[in-house]
Amino acid sequence: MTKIALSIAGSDSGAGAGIQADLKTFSALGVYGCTAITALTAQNTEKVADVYEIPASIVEEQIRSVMADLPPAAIKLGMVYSREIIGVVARLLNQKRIAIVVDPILAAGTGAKLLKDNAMDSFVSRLLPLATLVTPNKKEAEKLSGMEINDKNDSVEAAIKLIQLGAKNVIVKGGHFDKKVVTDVLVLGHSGRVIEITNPRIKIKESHGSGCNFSAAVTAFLARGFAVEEACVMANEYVHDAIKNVVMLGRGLPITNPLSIIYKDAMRHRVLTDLQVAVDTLVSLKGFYRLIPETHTNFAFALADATSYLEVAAVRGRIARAGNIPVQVSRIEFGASRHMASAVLTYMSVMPAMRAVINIRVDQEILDICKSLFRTSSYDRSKEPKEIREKEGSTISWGTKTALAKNSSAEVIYHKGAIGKEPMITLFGRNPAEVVLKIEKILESYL
Ligand code: PXL
Repeated sequence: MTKIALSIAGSDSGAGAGIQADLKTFSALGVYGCTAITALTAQNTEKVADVYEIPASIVEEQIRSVMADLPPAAIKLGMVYSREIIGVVARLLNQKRIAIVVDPILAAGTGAKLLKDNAMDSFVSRLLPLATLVTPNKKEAEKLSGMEINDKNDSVEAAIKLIQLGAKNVIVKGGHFDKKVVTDVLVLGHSGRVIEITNPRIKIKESHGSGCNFSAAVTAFLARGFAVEEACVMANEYVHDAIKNVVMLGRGLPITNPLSIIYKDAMRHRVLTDLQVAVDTLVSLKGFYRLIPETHTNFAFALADATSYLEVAAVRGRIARAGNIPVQVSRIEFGASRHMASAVLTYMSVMPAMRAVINIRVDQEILDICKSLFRTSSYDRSKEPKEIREKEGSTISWGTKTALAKNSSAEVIYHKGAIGKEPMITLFGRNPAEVVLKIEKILESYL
C-alpha cells in the first residue's frame, strides 16, 4: 500500500527547497506527500526577499487535518521558524509512535534567517527529543552542539551531544567540509555505532535544496519501512545523484534535481526497448545476414547524456549469423559493447543528437552503395599513432575522431582494415529506428 509522509516546513517560491522540494522527493521515491506549511518565503535562486509566518493555529489545523484522515508513516520537520509554531508541533507530535526526521533549518543557503533567534532554545528542548533522526550540516551541528567541528571525530562528538539532548540518531552531513570526498557521519543512539557514508565530491559550490531533498528522502524511506541506517544510505545515494544532475535555471545557486532518478529510469527503459524493437526489425530484414561481418555486428544506443560505455546499451554477444539467419546472441544491456560505445560516445562529443550506431561488413560494393547514399568519411588504421595502438580500446575513438575531423557530418565512417584487422563500416543515426531505415536503404541496392 502507498505510504504517506508529512512535511511540516516552509514554502519556497523558487521551488528548489522547502515544501516544494519535499513533495518532489516524496513523489520520486514512491511515497504520498502531505504538507503543513509553517511560513511562506518569497525567494529565488539569489535570495530570500521576505518571509511571512503562518499563524500557529493554522499550522495546527493543517497537521490535525492531515493526521485525522491521511495518517503519515513518517514526518519531516523542516523550517519551523518560530517559538509558537514549535510549541504547536511539539504538542501535536509528542508521544506519537511515528518516525520523525528533524532537519534543523537555521538559514538559507543564500543567507537569510529561517529560524528566529528567540526560537533556538525551544527548538532544542522541544523538537530534538522527538527526533528519530536529526540531519544537520556542519554549521547547523555546530550551532546545536555549541562546539566547533573540523573533522569526522568532531562530527561524532557533536552527534553524541545531540543524542544527549534527546535525539535518537544523528547524521552530520559532510557537504560543507573542505574535503575531496564528502563523508556523512551517522551515529546511532541506541547502539552507539558510527557509520560513515562517503562519496566523491561533486564540483559545485553549493546546490539549493540538497539538504531538504536529503531529509525528505530519509523520511520517505522510513515511511516505506526501512531502518534508519538503510534509509540514510539510500537517501545519500539518491541525493548524490540529484546533485550531480543540478539544473542551472536562475542567476544564483544551481538547483538540486530530485526528479533526475525517475527521468533516468524512464530514459534507460526507453533506450533498451527502442533498441530491442530495432534489433527485432533488423534481424528480420531480407538479406541482412549479408551485412554481418566475421566478427559479427553490434548495434548500440546511448543515453542522451552518456559519458561512459556503461550508459550505452548494446547486444550482449553481438548479432551473429547462423547460415543465412541473423541471430541476436543474448540480451540487450547497458555496458554490453565497449567498442560500439566508444564509437558512439566519440561521435556524440561532436554531434550529441546522433546516439545510435551499427557496424557492418565491408566489401567494395557495400562501400560504394554507402558512398552513394550517405555522407561518408574514413580513417586509415595503419596511420594510427603508436601510443593509441598500445592503449586498449582507444582505436575506434581515435578513428572516429580522425574521420569526423575530415568530414564533421559523416553518417558513415569506415576503415579498410590493417594486418590482422577486419575492415569495418560504422553507420550512425539519431536513434535505432533511423539506423534500421538506413540499413534498409543499403539492402535495396545490395541485391
Ligand atoms: O534549504 C533550507 C530551506 C528550507 N526551507 C525553506 C527554505 C530553505 C532555503 O532556502 O527556503 C522554506
